[in-house]
Amino acid sequence: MVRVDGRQSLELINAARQVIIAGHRQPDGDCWGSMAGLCGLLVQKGKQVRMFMDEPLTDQYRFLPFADRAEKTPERPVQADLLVLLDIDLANRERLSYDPAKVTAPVLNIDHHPTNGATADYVWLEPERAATACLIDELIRLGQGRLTGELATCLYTGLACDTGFFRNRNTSAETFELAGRLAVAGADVWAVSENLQRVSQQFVRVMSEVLQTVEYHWRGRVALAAVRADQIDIETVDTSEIVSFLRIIDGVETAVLLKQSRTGSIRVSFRSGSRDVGKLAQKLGGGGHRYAAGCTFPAGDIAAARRMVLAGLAREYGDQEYDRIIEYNKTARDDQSGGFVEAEAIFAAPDQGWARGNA
Ligand SMILES: [Mn+2]
Repeated sequence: MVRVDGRQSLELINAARQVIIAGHRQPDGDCWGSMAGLCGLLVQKGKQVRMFMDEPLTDQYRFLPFADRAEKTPERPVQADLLVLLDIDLANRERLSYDPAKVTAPVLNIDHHPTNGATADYVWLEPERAATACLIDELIRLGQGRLTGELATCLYTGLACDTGFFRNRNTSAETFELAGRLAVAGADVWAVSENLQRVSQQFVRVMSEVLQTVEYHWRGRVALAAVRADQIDIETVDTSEIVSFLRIIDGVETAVLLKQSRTGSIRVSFRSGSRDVGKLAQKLGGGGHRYAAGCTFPAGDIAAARRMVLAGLAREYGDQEYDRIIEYNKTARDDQSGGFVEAEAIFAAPDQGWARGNA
């Protein structure tokens, strides 16, 4: 692994003739925006460029220039001079947007997630930046590329999405400076707002299902909800807006959404206004940002996953409820429904990183 900066990343890209661009599964606006923006830049440079995304382009992102060039990882193995992986850690194998077994290429990982373990061949990591799209903008500037309206729309999508449309804590003067430059360059600001804020009828059904499961802990400072794919079709719905909504309930500091897929695996999303949920998610095998993070449990009991999450939160919010959770775990042990062993192993030992009161 070699740490690189923007200039070195640009050199790696310039030296490559065939470039593959990839990102993460359940792609959000920053993933799509960064992928499409880089794709546009490389087309401008005359590169042979392919984008691998093993998930369909949803209606929401159809407006995005270059996004329709994305394709599934081909069955036949592919070679390239460089694979640029955006907005995710290469170590997070099951979340990659492509099949790494099918691609032979050195990997340049460009990311802004502080939990990125830096395992790719080349890593350009800037945890202070609001979005991966900010780094694509830097590539354009360093290489004196043309910031066309189409490119600006892509990057604005990433920036707007990862800052919660300029409301999240990562919104700064730098964010507005870039947003302003993108608007001047011709970003279709209205198209981005209009497409990204629209929700499907399916989303509304999922939302109403999730809202019925909301439970509060620690006197309403934590809100938790859970939903299963066998209850309602959640697979095609982007639930990041739902967990963000839970977080703005009066009194709630931290919101958690557990989502069990058809295959049984459980995706857990955390949002917080004040607590380092990135560290918690990392302990549970995931990662993310300080105030927005997630992890995935392998197939199992969603109730057990819920207990593990609560046991983790108890480290932050106090033992009173933790004792109750341990009680649940004892019950679970009798039921043999699992969860308690992992929870105890992970959280029972005192821990410096995730100690109470370090928010
Ligand atoms: Mn991002």
